Amino acid sequence: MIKLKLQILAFFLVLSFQVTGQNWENPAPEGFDKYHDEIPKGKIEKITYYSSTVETDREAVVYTPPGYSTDEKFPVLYLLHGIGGDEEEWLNQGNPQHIWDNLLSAGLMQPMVVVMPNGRAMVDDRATGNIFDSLKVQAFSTFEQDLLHDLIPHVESEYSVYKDRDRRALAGLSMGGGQSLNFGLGNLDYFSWVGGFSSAPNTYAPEVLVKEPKALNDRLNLLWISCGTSDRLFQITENLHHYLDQHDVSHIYLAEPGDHDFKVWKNDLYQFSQLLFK
Ligand code: FER
Repeated sequence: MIKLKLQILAFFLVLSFQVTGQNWENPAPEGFDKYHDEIPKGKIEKITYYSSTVETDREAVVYTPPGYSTDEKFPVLYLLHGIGGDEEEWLNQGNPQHIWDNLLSAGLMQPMVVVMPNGRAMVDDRATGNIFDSLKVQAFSTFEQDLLHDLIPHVESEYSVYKDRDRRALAGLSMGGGQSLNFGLGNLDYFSWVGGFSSAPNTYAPEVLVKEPKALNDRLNLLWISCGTSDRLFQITENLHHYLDQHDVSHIYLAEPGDHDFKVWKNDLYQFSQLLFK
């Protein structure tokens, strides 16, 4: 553990001067997304819940942190995938469990339960065929009802978690980023920590997202938006950032080197996870 901390410190020192000027103050250290044998590990499991929205059983992936026990309650992050993915996308491409295990062992993150749902709320929710088909895209919008009325109640009945907005977060990548901004800012009774990573064209227009700037400032603990500057969707995040600035809505904006890929999203997850529930 000490070795890991020293590695993290060393890489921070080496990288920090290289990235100044790119508004990237806290780069993820080498190995941040790798398995480290010597540290405690969280657990990944697949759950099934009944969705009254879709009228079928649906699946989600859940991470419980090392030391998870029903003697304690934990905050919850709901973490959403992109248009080409499903409930396993983060797991298969992002090594999120290693990122969280490493952050937790370095004392850089609050212990939390993370739920990775399938955000395509329809009977055939696989990312097959034409993933841009309008019915499939519509299902990303329908997921708002599934999340609020089916998945969250299920998670809260099955896990030892807090049930209040102060300890419930919503974030995602691309389509999942758009969902997080749309559903998160639209449901301040449910969420107070919201993150959009490289948010897609499903993101509502800034004036729809920001109907009441004061309510957002009063009620949100964190609004995070980020995107790789080489991403063709970059403008969506940059426009929102300018709109938020113009309306004095507090937020964190990270314009980082990179494209529409997991290198960027793993960095986002590394940074965003450290800010939650603090
Ligand atoms: C689009 C371009 C990209 C779009 C969605 C995406 C619905 C989503 C990308 C992703 O989730 O990675 O025009 O329209």
